[in-house]
Order: sequence, then structure tokens, then C-alpha cells
Amino acid sequence: DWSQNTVSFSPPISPRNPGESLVLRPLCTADLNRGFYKVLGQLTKVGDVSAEDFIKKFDHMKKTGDYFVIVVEDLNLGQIVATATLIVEHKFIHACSKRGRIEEVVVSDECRGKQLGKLLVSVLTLLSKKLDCYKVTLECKPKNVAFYEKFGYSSSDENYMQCRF
Ligand code: 16G
Repeated sequence: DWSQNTVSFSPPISPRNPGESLVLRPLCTADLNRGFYKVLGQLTKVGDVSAEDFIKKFDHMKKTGDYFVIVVEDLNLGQIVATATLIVEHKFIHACSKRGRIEEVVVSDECRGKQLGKLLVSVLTLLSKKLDCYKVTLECKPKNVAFYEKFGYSSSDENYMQCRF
């Protein structure tokens, strides 16, 4: 239930009404030609991806049923202006529970200040709860910690470690 959300919006945007000429929806194949990668490129290196590569990867994600890639489209521009993903990971522990991961949260530069990041993270955090994840996690830069704290995320006593290839 959207109204039970912990963060408030002013003006009061919602998933159904994300703002003037904007729509929030799941990713679709045609978004490749609506600047989906241009938005992702504002987060990190995206590399060379052909339409075939994209479709193959997207089909794989859809088949698993565990990837929830959402986007905000500006209908006037016909362009994707924001995206975020929830991935549901299956566990043996916690009574064969699930854990959510929020990834690739990015709002295009031109669309800052429209509460879109807040909207995307709220929606996916709520979705992970609805899907019965026992926890939902994300990695972020120190400067974004305060932003994520608004949704109930807190830094844990575990280190985030990685091995890069
Ligand atoms: C950030 C993202 C993460 C993404 C990574 C890419 C959020 C909350 N976190 O940590 O999802 O995968 O950046 O960085 O959006 P990399 O290219 O250095 O792995």
C-alpha cells in the first residue's frame, strides 16, 4: 500500500502519477531506443552492447522472474530519464527465504529535483517487502548514505568487499 510508505513526497507524486508527462513502468525492449543506456551510462561504464546482446540479456532476466527493472519515461521526449532494479535472491536460510538487492539506481542529470530517485527506491523497497524478502540491501557511495537512510536503510557492521576482474 503506497500510503504506508515511510517517505513523503512534495509535490505528492506516486507510482501512478510520477509527474507531468512522466510514466513509471517496467523496462521494455523498445527502451533500448529510448536512451536506456544513456541513463545507465551516467552511473558507470556500460560498454559496447548490441541490440542482440541487450535482448538476450533482458530475456534471460525475464525468464528468471527475479529481476524487476523499472524505468521512468518522459513521454514528451520519448526518452528514459530514470531507472532502478530490484533483484530477488533465493536463500536456503531464514526458512528458505529471499533477499532483495537494489541496483543501478540512476536519474538522468536533466531530471534531477523531481523526486524520481526517491520514487524508484520507495517502489522497489516496498516491492521487496511485498515479495517477502527478509531484507533488502544496496551498495552506495558515502555521499548517498543520507539519501538511503530515509527509506530505512542503515550501514551494517559487515564490510562490503569485492574482487574485481
Ligand atoms: C552503484 C550502484 C550499483 C551498481 C554500481 C556500478 C546503486 C544503489 N548502486 O554501487 O547498483 O552496480 O554502482 O558500479 O545504484 P561499478 O561499475 O563500479 O560496479
